Amino acid sequence: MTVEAPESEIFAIGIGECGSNLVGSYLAKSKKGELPPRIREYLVMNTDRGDLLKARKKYSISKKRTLLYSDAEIGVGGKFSAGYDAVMNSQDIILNQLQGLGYEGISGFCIFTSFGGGTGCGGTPALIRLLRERFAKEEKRKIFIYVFGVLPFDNQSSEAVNSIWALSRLLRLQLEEGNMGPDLILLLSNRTMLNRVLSMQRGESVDLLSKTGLDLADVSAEVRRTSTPNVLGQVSTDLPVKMEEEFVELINPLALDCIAEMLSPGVPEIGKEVLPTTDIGDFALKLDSVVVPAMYDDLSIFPEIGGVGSQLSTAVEYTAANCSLTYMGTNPGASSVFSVLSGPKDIARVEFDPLLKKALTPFLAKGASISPTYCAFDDDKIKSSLLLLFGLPKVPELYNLLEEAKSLIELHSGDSELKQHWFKRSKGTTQAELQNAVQDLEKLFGYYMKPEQK
Ligand SMILES: Nc1nc2c(ncn2[C@@H]2O[C@H](COP(=O)(O)OP(=O)(O)OP(=O)(O)O)[C@@H](O)[C@H]2O)c(=O)[nH]1
Ligand SMILES: [Mg+2]
Repeated sequence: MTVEAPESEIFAIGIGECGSNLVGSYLAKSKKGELPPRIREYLVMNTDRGDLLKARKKYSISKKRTLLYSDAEIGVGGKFSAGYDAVMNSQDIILNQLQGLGYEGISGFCIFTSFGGGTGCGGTPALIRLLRERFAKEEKRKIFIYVFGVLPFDNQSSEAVNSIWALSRLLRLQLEEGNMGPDLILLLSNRTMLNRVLSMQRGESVDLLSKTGLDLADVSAEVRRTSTPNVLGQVSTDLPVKMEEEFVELINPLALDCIAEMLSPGVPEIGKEVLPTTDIGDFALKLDSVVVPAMYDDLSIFPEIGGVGSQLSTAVEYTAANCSLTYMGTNPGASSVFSVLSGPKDIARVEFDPLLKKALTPFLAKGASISPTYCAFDDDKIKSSLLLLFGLPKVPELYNLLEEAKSLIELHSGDSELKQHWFKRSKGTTQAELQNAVQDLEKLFGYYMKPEQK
């Protein structure tokens, strides 16, 4: 008799080019058995016909799981207000298609998008509104909505403006009656992920690079050539467009592994025991709304040699410093943390709770909440990993993003109506709205992100 694994209750939506790539590559990898299939259904949507077709072909996505909407056909070129309107004007076709794919019994949605473009950045807040209204009013139930948002590479001031707007907008929507925003926003930074890939052991990098046909020496030389030290003294990673396309191929796997691990505690699987029992919706109850994930996927803990506490401390320190998908500096001071320790039963042990909590404390602000979860597998040979989700940590690169955004806003400000027209034409918004977004983030993160406090 075969035992059927219970079905996942998670629905994934990829919106815009970046979102489509993330969802498409997750599913392509899970079909090949390279990632666990933790998503029940998915939809990939875009306002750009060419990009949507490309994603369909590249990841072998069936037609019913893709949606071209709005009459733009070629995307919205970074104009997020057009991205927002495109979703609002296509409410019925979006909801019908989602319903056609079957969202009965779904406990929540994971939305994947970039924050720097227009279709996904602007479309995401609109999509969340549609989903919230639909489920609250018509199905009379609450669902969780998590947004995986990709922050841009360095020195792309227009994308920085969009990212600041998107973050402020999504957080503001949470304040509306009935919470019209996402429950969590997970920050995946292209500049950090690229730095992570480039600083990997040369051997590993070469292996990754060989898949894209790029040569590490060329890549490093190109990055050095285009690099300028930023305010924080970090390596800057602004890239020419053609390189950027290649780089997302390199960095997406980092994000995907982390996403698969994050979904793990909420998805029942044969041979896996989760302690304490965790619903993926629990993340939202235990974490602050802006989250930086960090995953160490090659964890070695040897309980038999003793000193598990110091082994865990080393692992936590390494994970926070070297594996976060958005750079958190050396002292994240997070307000909350959710940890997932996964592996064979002798490693993923709930008895390690006090040791793990102690190991996490140096990375948290005083009074922060700590929620450890353990995913223990029957299989002794399974690799162990440590996933840490940091709620509202320091995010020094938001400082850079804000500086880039402020410079662009400043550039187009002035007494001249004609000059200010840029805000309407390029972004479909006003200077005041963008300035408010800047202020929101400075207030929320300001204390954390002064360069001298990194
Ligand atoms: N990590 C990652 N980043 C990507 C990927 N594709 C695009 N990006 C980033 O996404 C940003 C551009 O946003 P897109 O997703 O292309 O924009 P869009 O939502 O399609 O919106 P428009 O093209 O403006 O209509 C840039 O910061 C890119 O570096 C990807 O597959 N992975
Ligand atoms: Mg696009």
